[in-house]
Amino acid sequence: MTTRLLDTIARPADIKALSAAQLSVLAQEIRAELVRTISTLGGHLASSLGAVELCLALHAVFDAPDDQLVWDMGYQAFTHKLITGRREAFNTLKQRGGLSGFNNKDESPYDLFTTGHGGTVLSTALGLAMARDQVKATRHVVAIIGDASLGEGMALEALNHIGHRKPNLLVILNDNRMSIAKPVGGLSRYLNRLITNPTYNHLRREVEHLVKRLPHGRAMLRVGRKIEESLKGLLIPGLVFEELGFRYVGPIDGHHLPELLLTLRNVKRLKGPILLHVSTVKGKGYRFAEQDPERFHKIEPFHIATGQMKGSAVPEKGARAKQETFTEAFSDELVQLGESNRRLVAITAAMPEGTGVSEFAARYPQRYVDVGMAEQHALGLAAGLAKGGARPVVAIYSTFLQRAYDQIMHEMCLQELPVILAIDRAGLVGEDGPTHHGVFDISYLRAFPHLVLLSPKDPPELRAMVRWALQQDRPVAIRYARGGIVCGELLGKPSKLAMGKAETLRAGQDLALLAVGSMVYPAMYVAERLAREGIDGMVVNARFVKPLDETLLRHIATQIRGVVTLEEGQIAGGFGSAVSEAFDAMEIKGAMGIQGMPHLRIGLPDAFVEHGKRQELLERCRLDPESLTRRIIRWYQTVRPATAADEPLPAPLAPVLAQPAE
Ligand SMILES: Cc1ncc(C[n+]2csc(CCOP(=O)(O)OP(=O)(O)O)c2C)c(N)n1
Repeated sequence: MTTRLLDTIARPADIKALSAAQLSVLAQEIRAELVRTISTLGGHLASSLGAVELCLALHAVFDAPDDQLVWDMGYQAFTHKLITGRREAFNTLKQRGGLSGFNNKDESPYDLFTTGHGGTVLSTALGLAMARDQVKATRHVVAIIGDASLGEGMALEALNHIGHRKPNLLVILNDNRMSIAKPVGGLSRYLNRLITNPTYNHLRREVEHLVKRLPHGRAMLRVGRKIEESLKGLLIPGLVFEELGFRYVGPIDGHHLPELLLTLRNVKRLKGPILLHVSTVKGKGYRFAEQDPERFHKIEPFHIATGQMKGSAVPEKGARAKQETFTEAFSDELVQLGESNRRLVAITAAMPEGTGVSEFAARYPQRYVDVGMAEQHALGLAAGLAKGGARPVVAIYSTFLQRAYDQIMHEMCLQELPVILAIDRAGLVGEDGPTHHGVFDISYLRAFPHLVLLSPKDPPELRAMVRWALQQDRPVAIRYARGGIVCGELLGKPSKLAMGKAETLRAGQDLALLAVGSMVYPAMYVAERLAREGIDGMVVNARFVKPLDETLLRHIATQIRGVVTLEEGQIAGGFGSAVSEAFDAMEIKGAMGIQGMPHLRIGLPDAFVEHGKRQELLERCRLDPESLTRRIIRWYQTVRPATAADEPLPAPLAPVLAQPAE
């Protein structure tokens, strides 16, 4: 068997001696490795395929980790992982205990930050450059960002500031003219024009060269530049970046290694902020990914020969029907509501497929908005639409909603506007790990006045909640988990919803299990198991995190011996905290507050949870039905007042790391 060049690369220094031709061979080997691994494990593929040569050229020209190469997010930089000592662990990608699917500071000294949210890299790179300058070091700082991420608010803020500070900083714009889906916006249109119309750039270089050789050529050039200044708006590519204070170089072909290497060596010598515009093809080198980069942005395991997903065959006769996911229920309900409610507008921030609004977009294109990677703007836009009489629904992942924290307060809640937040992927999301788990939303949302916060126990209840939310004249947020219910059979049609009213699913005397969203079915399961131990457990589907069902809480406080709150979110400030606060504030028999009410808060610990399959992580955090049963029985046997502090936390959830390269 011939040895692959790739197998000889233990660290970036090993590629420095390679010729462009050898690097080209290495690039093909890497592509094969990426396709092979992702076809087995599933995950992000198309973006990394498009950035192979760029990663290689950067490592060939710069000296990481002394030079600091910082990648936005990191799922597009798998080549970087493969040549920075993580090749042998690559088949553990996104598996529990294995490599992360993004940049991870604990995984390798070549990853400076742990990242998964877009548009952050320009700010952190500017910070690195300023820190370098403070100690008068000479290393290079290089930030690599995608064309869609450049439109993030944070990235634009950083561009503005970099142009002002003017540090030595190289920004590589990896432009594949794709977000996950088609990119949107003026910036994207502008970049596209730069790529499709590069003639002027070459022309300028040639003219400069010629003029310099004429008598008085340099003086003529100076005059020429002045004229050029006045013509800039008409002629100069990259004008927007130049005016912001960058020197714009490009666009160059991101798959042509000699051109990449030469340009990087040249710009390495330049001072000040440089923006190098690199044109790449998303999915490059794997036919099916090139043809359908959106599907291959992140894909389930697939057959290499056909590009078809594994396990997508027609289900066998008699097989259990696939359960509807929360996203599917939301998507379908939104389409139905859109038919009868002509004021309904669906908004996404660059994630139409993931958040389930593509079908709505296809049916009602006039009432669908993709704002691009711009979560803050999505909320502001929704507020304006609501003020103007429309009924906006912002479909967004919990983790990315964090970007719009202030807008929820300032644009939505303070104005008391009827914006609906449909918050998908709330809870543990699985393989994408700590950057993507949607576990903070209950804690931060319940702090906002005027906001109603709900969570459905199953997809049918989500449908009812979306319908209900549309009838309210105030801000409403609905959070729901990835996938469908994690245990048990669907309970049937949900009972009618009423503001702040919980749903009692099982009566009981000894113990109340107060569960939110994805924890309701597991709570039902636990109650069955408790019954076998002679413990009579009441099960409540909270439905509302805010406002809470105070009548029911009062009943529990006066009639039942102990309460267990269950949520798939941080314990700190979460639903359990809300219940505790309600007990504290409740007046019972003339006295304020409930003294000594045994209360076990179950949720997620004060730690970032690693990546792995959702089911594995639920087990790891002891939120699976079996662990819940054991914990609750053990706690009940002690029958004493308990708080979150009494509840031993699982061992720290640090990922098991691959060995960093020397
Ligand atoms: C703040 C934030 N919003 C949304 C996402 C989801 N997301 C991940 S990749 C991506 C598209 C990025 O496109 P681009 O920057 O052009 O990089 P490419 O994948 O094309 O290389 C989106 C919307 C995210 N990771 N972070």
